Amino acid sequence: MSKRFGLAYILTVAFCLLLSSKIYAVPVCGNGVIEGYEECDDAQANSDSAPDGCRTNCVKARCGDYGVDSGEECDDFPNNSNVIPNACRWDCKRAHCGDGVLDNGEVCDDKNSDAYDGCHQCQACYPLKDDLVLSGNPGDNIRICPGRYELQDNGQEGILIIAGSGVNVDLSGVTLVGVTQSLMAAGKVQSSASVAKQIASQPVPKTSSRGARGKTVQVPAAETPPQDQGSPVSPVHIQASTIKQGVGIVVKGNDAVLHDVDITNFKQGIKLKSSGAVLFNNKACGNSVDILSEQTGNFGVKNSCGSQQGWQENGQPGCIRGCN
Ligand SMILES: [Ca+2]
Ligand SMILES: [Ca+2]
Ligand SMILES: [Ca+2]
Ligand SMILES: [Ca+2]
Repeated sequence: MSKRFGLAYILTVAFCLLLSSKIYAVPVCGNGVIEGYEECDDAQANSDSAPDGCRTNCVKARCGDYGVDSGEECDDFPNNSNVIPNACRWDCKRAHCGDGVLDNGEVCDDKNSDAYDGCHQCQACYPLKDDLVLSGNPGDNIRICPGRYELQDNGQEGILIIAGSGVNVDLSGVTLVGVTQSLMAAGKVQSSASVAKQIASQPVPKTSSRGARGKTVQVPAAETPPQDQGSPVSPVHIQASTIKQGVGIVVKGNDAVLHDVDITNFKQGIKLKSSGAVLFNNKACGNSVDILSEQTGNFGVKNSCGSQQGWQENGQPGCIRGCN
């Protein structure tokens, strides 16, 4: 071997050793240098509990590392679960309505957006809407989702129509306010109480000889609101009661139980077309007729108040509770 060849050999070997030491160097997690597989390395600051910290295995914070980091509501790894009630979910979201698991406070969780399949917002109730027909079998308990509903009775056949016989309809926490189309179109208000106040306090513009204005307007049985026609001629006063339209609740099934509704501003608040209905704890006030019983044999057990027609309560005409 020549001297020159020997030197080249030594240099080559040295270079290879240097190269291999680079390639095969074992990363040291915790030395503050990001090496090899490491996603991060904050040396002494590496932590398995600090939010968003570099973990002690030099992996960045993530869902599934136990610590709760930015964008995570929880992280209980390894107990995150998509099937266990109330558990932190795999996506580090807390158990919630809509995750398909029955958690605390939920009566149901059907993981869908159908509000009328008996499960709405994880409660067994039906949100009110116009023409909501409830059937059901005798003894069924049907609940309306609590809330204030300001609805217009299109077609005048009722917002809520109870068609089932022997059903128990729970309206606890429900306030139902009738809204008229003419007022909505005029961009006035939605709720009856304020509508009635506004209309009653406003001088009403004048009307033409062929128009509905110019005299006190009585909305006819057809419940058609006064129309704007022609030029105004004289001030009139629209009585608030004349603008009430539609029916709030219609009971068609026999022997229905209806309780705890607060209903106002309809032409007819509750209309009983069948018999054997039992009403209690309802507050029907501020409707043209609060409760209309078209058949005999309907009963107000207690606190079914308001101006009534064809109605007896506890064997006496009228009601035992005022509307104030
Ligand atoms: Ca390192
Ligand atoms: Ca985490
Ligand atoms: Ca749930
Ligand atoms: Ca549903």
